[in-house]
Amino acid sequence: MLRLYHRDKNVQRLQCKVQNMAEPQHIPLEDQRSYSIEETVERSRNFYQEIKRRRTVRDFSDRPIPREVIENCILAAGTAPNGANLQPWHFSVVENPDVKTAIRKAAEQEEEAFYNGKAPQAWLDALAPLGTDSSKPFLEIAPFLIVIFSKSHEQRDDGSTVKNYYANESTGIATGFLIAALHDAGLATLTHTPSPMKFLNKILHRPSHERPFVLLVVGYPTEDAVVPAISKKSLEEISDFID
Ligand code: IYR
Repeated sequence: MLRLYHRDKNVQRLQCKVQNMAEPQHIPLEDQRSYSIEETVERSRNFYQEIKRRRTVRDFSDRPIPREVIENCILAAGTAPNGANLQPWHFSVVENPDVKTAIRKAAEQEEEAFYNGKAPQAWLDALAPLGTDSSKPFLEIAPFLIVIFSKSHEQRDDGSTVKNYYANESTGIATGFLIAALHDAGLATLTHTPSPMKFLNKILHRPSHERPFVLLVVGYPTEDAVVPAISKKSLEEISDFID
């Protein structure tokens, strides 16, 4: 078995050389932790209890957050699994008040068009329980806006391009990691998607092949913040087990 493994590896190495491809390099998996059955069950229960406390918030305070918190959470997001490890994302972090004002202005312009004619009635009906409208003051109040861009390809300095794989799926997973990391640090988030979001490329000086994926508003909620009275689907509604 071992001999066969080595022979396969040798064939693979040869193939890589012939085709001028990078040879895979492997190191032992050392950081993975596993727990007793009881602890595993307990940890899964605890994580669910913790993450279900996260709510999308729209009432943000201007209470400051150390920049290092945002940096650590972005580093956590950057560990997400992704297509061919090409890491097809970019995080633009906005603290500057003038840039926030520019983003609010452009976003509210899109939202006014959305709520006053562009959105089909069915979409407006679906949004009704959330009580949202075109006014987005949180874009100026919250201490940080993080705009996450998804990159369909890399643009090299010499003008050539390298394709990324599963860019949107990868960026979605990284965004999930980011939201979970920010929640774990005690911060509230809002996934905001004024549509279309192309204005963000211009304001944030990002190249046109980077697609604004989501605008994440990050901060502490106000003391009197409220959230919509909505519930999540049950386990039976969202899953089935084939045993
Ligand atoms: N972008 C609008 C509308 C909106 C759309 C969806 I889908 C939401 O889950 C919430 C809002 C807004 O932010 O108001």
